[in-house]
Amino acid sequence: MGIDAVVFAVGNAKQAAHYYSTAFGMRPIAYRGPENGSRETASYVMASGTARFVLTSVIRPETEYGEFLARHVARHGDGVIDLAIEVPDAHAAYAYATEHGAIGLQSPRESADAHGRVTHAAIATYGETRHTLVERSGYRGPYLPGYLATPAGARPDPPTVFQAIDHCVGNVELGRMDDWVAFYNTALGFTNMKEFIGDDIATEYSALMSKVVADGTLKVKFPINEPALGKKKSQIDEYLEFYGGAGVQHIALTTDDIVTAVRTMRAAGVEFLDTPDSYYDTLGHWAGHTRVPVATLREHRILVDRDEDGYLLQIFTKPVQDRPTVFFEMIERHGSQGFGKGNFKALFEAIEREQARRGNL
Ligand code: TYF
Ligand code: FE
Repeated sequence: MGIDAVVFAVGNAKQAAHYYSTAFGMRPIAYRGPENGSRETASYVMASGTARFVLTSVIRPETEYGEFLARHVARHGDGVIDLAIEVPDAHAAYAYATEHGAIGLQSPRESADAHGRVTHAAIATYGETRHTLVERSGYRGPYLPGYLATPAGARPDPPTVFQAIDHCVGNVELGRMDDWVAFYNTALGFTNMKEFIGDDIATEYSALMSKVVADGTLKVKFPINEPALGKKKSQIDEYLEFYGGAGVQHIALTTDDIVTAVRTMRAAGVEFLDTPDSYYDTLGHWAGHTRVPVATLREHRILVDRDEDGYLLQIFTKPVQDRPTVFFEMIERHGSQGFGKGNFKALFEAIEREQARRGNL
């Protein structure tokens, strides 16, 4: 049915919540911590349009979950532990997935409070990442049973800069991309989208290969990257080294006004990848017929691509923590369901400049 939430394990959820509010325009909607029944963890639920992020920190590792969180942050730094997917029937989804090769991490369990009940189960995916399968059954609470709604704060809500989650990308080890594509095909019934990065593009400039799997309605889109042996050290190898294995690389956020989004986010301190002027100098005439003038795209370093169905505008942040791991993409779609194939060269060159600055190329 869609991405239910992206759950991050972070070193300091209280400060991360401030960042996603100030810099990404998200509203705090729910909380669970020592004040309401969770002695060992604190979780802040942030929302923007239909998108939900959950930021979780360990307060004291007393149980298996607390120790998992502490160890996850120690090993991987801040990162995504769960791409939770909303499903109409958690029992059926879990049974189907585990009968088709998924490793079960949590068999279906019900939780309830005054707002209703939710059934959830979980399966493993690449690295230490999981997919919780969430059946909401009309649940009316702010997030899940056990969470308390966050009262409107003293600070006014920041302006909204995005409306939804567009896609969530995973980096996997060399040679494992096709295994994970097969996993999503077999265990979750996902199909392959036509956009991919093959070894032709990989050897020329990207040093990565990529395929995209999606559910039938395209509400859940998961590109999977693996490193390729290119001329230089792959950006995927850099990720795998610093993350300590496979994991979520970037989350793409749908915006209906990418110029305002970028302006607002930059003003709040978010850093974006740079694009050289030559990119704008050599754009085709077609680029002059999008919603945003090329001069404005140039001013903000926004990328543009088109295909037979329409066009898209996109831009990528630099990594949002000290490790060169997780980053975000802002994307404004007008018809195109692609991922910016025409921008891969410019994008990967920009990523490589950053890799070189870090001494990892
Ligand atoms: O999600 C995508 O496919 C695009 C392009 O390491 C991309 O955002 C692909 C691989 C990568 C960074 C961006
Ligand atoms: Fe992307």
